[in-house]
Amino acid sequence: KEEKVDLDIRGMTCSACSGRIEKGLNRTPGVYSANINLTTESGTITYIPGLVSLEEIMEKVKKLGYEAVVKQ
Ligand code: 9UX
Repeated sequence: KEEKVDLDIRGMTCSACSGRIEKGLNRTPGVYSANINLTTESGTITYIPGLVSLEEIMEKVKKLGYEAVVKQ
């Protein structure tokens, strides 16, 4: 069963930024879909917890060079 998480993402300044994060996450095993919105500085990721953890998703975004926090 997949989980959905909403993230606030800081540090995106052009549309290629959101594209980079989407591409990076969408090629991560266990990520079902990633939709990143530049103007709202946020994103929604659907993933399979048995294949990838939320921590790994956060780490991936960080490694790409952006700050992410889970939206409550
Ligand atoms: Mo645009 Mo974002 O030139 O990391 S791709 S600022």
